[in-house]
Amino acid sequence: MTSPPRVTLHGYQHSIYSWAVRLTLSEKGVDWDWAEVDPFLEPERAARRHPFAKVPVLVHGSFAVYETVAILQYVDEAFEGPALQPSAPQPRARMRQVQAIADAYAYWPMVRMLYSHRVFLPRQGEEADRAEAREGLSRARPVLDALEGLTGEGPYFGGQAPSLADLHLAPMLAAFAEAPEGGALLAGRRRLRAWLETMQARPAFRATRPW
Ligand SMILES: N[C@@H](CCC(=O)N[C@@H](CS)C(=O)NCC(=O)O)C(=O)O
Repeated sequence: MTSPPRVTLHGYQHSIYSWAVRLTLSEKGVDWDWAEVDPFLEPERAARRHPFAKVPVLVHGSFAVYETVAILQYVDEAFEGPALQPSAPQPRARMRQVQAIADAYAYWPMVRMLYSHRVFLPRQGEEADRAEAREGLSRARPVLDALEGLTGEGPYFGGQAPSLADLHLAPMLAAFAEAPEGGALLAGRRRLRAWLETMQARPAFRATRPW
C-alpha cells in the first residue's frame, strides 16, 4: 500500500502568512513538514518556488500552491477535519471579505509597518524606522474600525465556529497587538479585542505562534 503524499510547508519562521498556514493545518489536524526559507535573506531560493520570491508555499505530493488565501482553502478542502468554510452564501461572502481585507488593507500597515518597525526589528537588534511604525499605526485605524464593524454575534467572524477568515487574520492582529501602541488601539475596539483573545486561547494558535 502506498502512503499518502506528505505536506511540506515552505515558510519563514517569523512570517505572519506562514503562521496563518501553520495555524490552519493545525486546526485541521494535518501533519506537515517544514522547509525554512527566509525570503528576505534568500530571495533567490524563495523565487525557486514562488515567482514573487515570497513565502508561504504549500507542496502536497506533486501539487504546489502559493498565495495564502488559496493555500488555506486547499487545506480545508483536501483534508479530513473540521470544516473551516461556511456553506451558506452570506457567511461565506463575509469570510472572503475578511480575508480580502486582511490582505489588501491590514497586512502592510499592521505587520510590515508597525510590527516590523516597533517590535520585530528592535528585537532582532536591527535598525528600525519609527516614522514607518507611526504611519502604520495611523493607517491601521480605519482597518480596525472596519473589522470591528464586521464582527458578529458569535465569538468568530463566521459565528460559533472558526473559519478561514479567523485563521487568516488572527496572526496579523496578534502581531499588531504585540506593539504597545497597537494593543492600545485594539483595546478601543471591544468586540475585535475579544475576538483576538478567543483566537489566542485556541490550542492551535498557542502551538504555532512564532514568539
Ligand atoms: N500575497 C502573499 C503574501 C505573502 C507575503 O507577503 N509573505 C511575506 C512574509 S509574511 C514575504 O514573503 N515577504 C518577502 C518580501 O516581501 O520580499 C500571500 O498571500 O501568501
